[in-house]
Formats: sequence, structure tokens, C-alpha cells
Amino acid sequence: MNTNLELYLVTDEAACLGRDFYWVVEEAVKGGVTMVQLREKSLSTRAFIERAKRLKDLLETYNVPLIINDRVDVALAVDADGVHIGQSDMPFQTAHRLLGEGKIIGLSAEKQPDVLEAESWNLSYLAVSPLFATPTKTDTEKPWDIQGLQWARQESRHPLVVIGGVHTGNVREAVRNGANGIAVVSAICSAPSPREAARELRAIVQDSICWPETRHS
Ligand code: TZP
Ligand code: MG
Repeated sequence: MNTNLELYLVTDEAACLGRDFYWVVEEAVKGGVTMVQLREKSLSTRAFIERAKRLKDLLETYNVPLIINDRVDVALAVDADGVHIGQSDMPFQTAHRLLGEGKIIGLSAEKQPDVLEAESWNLSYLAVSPLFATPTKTDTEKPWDIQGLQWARQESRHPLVVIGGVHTGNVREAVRNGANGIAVVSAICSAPSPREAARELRAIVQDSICWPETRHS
């Protein structure tokens, strides 16, 4: 399965500023998004499944994986490519047993013990969350900041994705300090052109991965 973490779009309909949700996602994918997480906090189960199905059909044509936030039942219902779980969601082992082999499972790490505990699990990625404070999600633990990211990079064997307050101005720093990819909501969903925003973010990620620090200094 394609698990390119470079540019991970986390959806939020409110952040799309009234524009069509599917249009925003498709534009973002055309611009270079490599994974999409459907994150719905207030939809009914039925509406969540309907949205997930439609998104899956859309993303399949671009060979971009669909990840479901929190809800393993919804992921199973639509045969999504994986789930993203947080510290208060279904435990990793249970999600893994229900989903079976071959599915993507990502986990949010909010504190240092979360990173250490995750070492024994077969995660697809660990999300360092939130990297920076963000108005998009305010009920968070203290931001990791760059020093916390460096610590997580040293301690974790998993690919790391950073989420929270990530935008074109700080992507390079995040990647250079250990992020394998970036996850964003507003930097794409609220951009005047989600396609252009995605293109720009992906280019910075790729440039920062490809070129070691010394080449830019
Ligand atoms: N989890 C931690 S921060 C966050 C989530 C879903 C929101 C990130 O939004 P933005 O707009 O990219 O800062
Ligand atoms: Mg969650």
C-alpha cells in the first residue's frame, strides 16, 4: 500500500470556508497530497459512513489512501486504508486485531510517555501532536515544539508526522528536525487555492528531505 506520509491532509469541513468539501479535497490531491484523513467529530455514524464511501471513491482514482479518524467501525464499514487513533480512542492492539494485516494505523502522541509506549507497537506512523499551538484544535496538550520533536525523533523508531500549526513558513524546520511528513488542516482547507497550497507544501517537504542542512547553509 502507498503510505507516503509527505503531505497528509486532515479534513475539516468548517475550515473549507463554505466551499464544497469534495472539491477542496480533490484540488488538494491534484496539488500533491499523499494521504487523506477523514476527521468528523459531529456527524452521525450513517452520515460519516456515507461521506467516507464517497471520499474513498474519489481518492481511489488518484491512488491516495483514505484514513478514518477515531472510528475503527467506520473504517471497517467502507474498507478504508486505515485509521488514525488518539490516546483516548480504541487501543492499538484492539484496532490492529479488528482491522487485520495490511491496514495503516497511525497514533497521536501528545506526551513523552505516549512515544515510549508506542515503541512496541507496529504503527504505520506516529503523529507528534500538536507540534505548535493552533486555533484549529484548542483542546490539546502542551505543544511539542521543535525541541520536543527532536526528542521524539531520537526516541521513536516510527515514521513521524507533525500536526498543529504547520504552514509553509515552518515546514522546512519540522522536516529538518525529524518529521517524515506533515499533516495539515487549515494550510490547505482554508487556502485560497487548495491545489496551489498543496503543491507548495509538498515541494518544501521534498526539498527539505532531499537536501541536507549543509546544502542550504
Ligand atoms: N490534531 C492536533 S492539532 C490538529 C489536530 C487535528 C489541528 C491541526 O490543524 P491546523 O489548521 O493544521 O493547525
Ligand atoms: Mg481521536
